[in-house]
Amino acid sequence: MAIHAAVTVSLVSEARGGPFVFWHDLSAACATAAELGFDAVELFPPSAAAVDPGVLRALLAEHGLKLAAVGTGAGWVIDRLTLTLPDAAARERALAFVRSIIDFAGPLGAPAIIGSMQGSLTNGADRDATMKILAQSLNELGDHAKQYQVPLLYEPLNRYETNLVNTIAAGVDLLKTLDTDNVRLLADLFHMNIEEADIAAALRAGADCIGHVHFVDSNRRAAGFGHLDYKPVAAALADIGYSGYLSAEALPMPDPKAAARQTIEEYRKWFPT
Ligand code: LER
Ligand code: MN
Repeated sequence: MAIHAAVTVSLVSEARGGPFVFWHDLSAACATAAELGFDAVELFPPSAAAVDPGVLRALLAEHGLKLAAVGTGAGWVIDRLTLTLPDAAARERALAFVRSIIDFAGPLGAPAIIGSMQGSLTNGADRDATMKILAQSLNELGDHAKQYQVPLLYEPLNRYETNLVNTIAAGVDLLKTLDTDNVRLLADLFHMNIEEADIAAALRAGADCIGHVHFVDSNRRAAGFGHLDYKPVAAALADIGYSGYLSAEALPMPDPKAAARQTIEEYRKWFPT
């Protein structure tokens, strides 16, 4: 199976300034993504209820696109919920939010992403206890996703966004503590550029655990607009037999279509068919 190209679409106005290529207009985003040759879109919705699954299904069919994944970060951006908040009732609201995204994305064949919804160790909280709470959440949500035959994606983030799991190796260690076998790692090249000693080596070491890649450059701009060296990254992904999406979670600079076009050109350069 080949690697496929996806591009992000944000429908969350509170996330403005964030690393999403297309914004607000799902129909226009799908049309442009298809025109440029993307295989799929990755959606960042404000909630599961914000998008009519029938409308989305029809749009995807019209443009010959798949749904690559659906982000859950709006739970954090809009409501400041995370899966590791000290308050159990707030944590339950975070779980319910992620469950609702899984129930939205799953029937469309897409996994949900836990990125910023993992939260951070708060002042005075015990690291082991917090990691146990995170593991419990991932067990529950990973098992919940199973009914749709999709994994749950868990994303290590750079140190400025979380202090829980910053590297692929730490993500692999966390996965080993889980009871569920249905959680895969999301390898975001922007975060990895900050945290990994060697991005390609980290991808190779994480091999079987990696289920999704955020394809983006060192400065969060489209691939090729920063200083990341894609040659060893492409070689590593080929060698580990990666067959998921490379999804452009990049700033819409200089504008969404130019960022999308740059991404697909860079993707074709490193992953020729
Ligand atoms: C989410 O995919 C991510 O990479 C975070 O940096 C977004 O804040
Ligand atoms: Mn990411």
